[in-house]
Amino acid sequence: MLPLVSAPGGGPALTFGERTLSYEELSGAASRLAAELPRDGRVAVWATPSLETCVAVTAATLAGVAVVPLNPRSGERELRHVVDDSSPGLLLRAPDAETPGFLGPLPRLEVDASPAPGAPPFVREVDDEETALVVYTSGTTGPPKGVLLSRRAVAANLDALARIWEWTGDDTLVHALPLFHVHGLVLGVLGPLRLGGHLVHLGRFDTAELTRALAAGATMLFGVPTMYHRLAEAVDEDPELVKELSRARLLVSGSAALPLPDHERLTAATGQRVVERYGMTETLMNTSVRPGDPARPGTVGTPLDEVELRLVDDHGVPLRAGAEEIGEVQVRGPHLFSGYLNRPGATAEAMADGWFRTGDMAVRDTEGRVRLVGRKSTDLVKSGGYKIGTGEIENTLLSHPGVAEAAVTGEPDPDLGERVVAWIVPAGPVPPTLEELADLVAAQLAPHKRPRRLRVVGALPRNDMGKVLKRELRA
Ligand code: MCA
Ligand code: AMP
Repeated sequence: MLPLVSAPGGGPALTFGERTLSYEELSGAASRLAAELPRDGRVAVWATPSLETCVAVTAATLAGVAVVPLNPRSGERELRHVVDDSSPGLLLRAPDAETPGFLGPLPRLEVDASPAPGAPPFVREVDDEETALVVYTSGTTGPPKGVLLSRRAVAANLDALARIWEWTGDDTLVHALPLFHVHGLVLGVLGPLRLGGHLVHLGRFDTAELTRALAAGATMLFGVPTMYHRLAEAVDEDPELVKELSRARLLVSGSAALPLPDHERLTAATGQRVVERYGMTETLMNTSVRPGDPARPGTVGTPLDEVELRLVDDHGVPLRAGAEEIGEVQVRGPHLFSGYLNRPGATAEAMADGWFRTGDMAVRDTEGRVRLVGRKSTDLVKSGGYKIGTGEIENTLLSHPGVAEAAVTGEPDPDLGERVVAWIVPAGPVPPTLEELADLVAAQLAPHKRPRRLRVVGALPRNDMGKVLKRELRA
């Protein structure tokens, strides 16, 4: 399975803006840094979209040290939680990055991404079961949980994707995904590096920059549905974008469902069919549409090699294959996480006889294609491809003196898929404004978790146990 990162010759490995590192240069810079990393414990990486983040992650991979990627936009409450929970020994960051003072005594190390000519390659034997990454993901209640991803899981999953997508070192991948989640970091950085390919990162999503990268030779695009929606909105007015999208080898969407109208507009304009794949932080990728498969919009394809997938009914009884009944998706295989950090109870709860319970509801057709139809919980919102637990936002809203009661739901949004809606019962005669509450959530948690709508009500509908009836609110 190892090494996780291949280093063939001197071809380009990473491009961010004007800066490119070849494989030789990446190997030098990462080896120099790997030699400085502690042998034990974890390192946090201030995961800005930059060469430094990729050098830091590559160095930790070489040294066999687990990486905790931090969202540089996280607010104080969220960052403190992640750092307290994962207790990294070191924070790696770009020289120009500003890290907040409240991170206190955590030692910082600046990452030097400049080439290191003559640096001896760093080599260390590391067991496949060692943790490569600890990625924080929101759950329905409480603060985010650290998902332990082994080197084995990452390598197995990337190799399975490479087979399905015929993804090789000849590909140049372009994307603008954040580097603190599985999509951008595992698929989007470790993917091309494992295969010896080239990653061109745009820094932020922009159709003109994307057009330029495709014109310069990028062959594959990864994005969340919000990005494809923005492309679908742009194609009518932008013949250059259409030309370049048409020439790309593979357009892949994931993290949330790509709506049918966006699929159709993109296919009509470019002749391309966007390939959807379905994954989760805890499972990495489970299924993908096979490129060239007949169009079955709405499905996320069939399981990847070595991924076992079943649907179960409300009692946990597996549904017959091809039953066309809705059940919860459960998966098993080498791609699964090793558990939640410091949370054996939550890990045990997430599993059923060795199967991981995704919480996603789906049907499967007679040929095994999976169609996702919803989620078990009303306490999760997918907005812009980010999974957002409503519980942590409700707790933050309740910390505002003007809020007596709070509930958070998701509602459809043409751009974001879903948007976060805050329902509050005010504590006094003048309720707080949306802006105030959005600023509070952005500053404490993260900007993408901020409410986009505020609904002030006299009371929240509750059941006999006092639990808020979110389905009634959404209706
Ligand atoms: C606005 N902003 C604020 C506030 N209001 N900041 C602080 N306080 C406020 N009150 C700022 C934002 O920070 C941002 O700044 C700008 O306004 C616009 O933000 P927003 O509207 O939230 O979003 P956007 O910039 O339009 O982003 C859309 C996006 C983004 C680019 C699609 O949602 C995105 O990158 N999504 C990717 C999510 C992802 O990778 N998910 C993978 C996890 P500024 O303009 O400066 O930026 S799922 C996964 O990994 C699984 C395994 C899977 O299947 O893939
Ligand atoms: P996360 O925990 O942030 O990794 O998000 C995982 C969740 O994203 C899954 O449980 C699904 O609900 C959703 N998801 C990922 N890919 C897709 C897709 N292609 N279509 C629909 N939902 C998806």
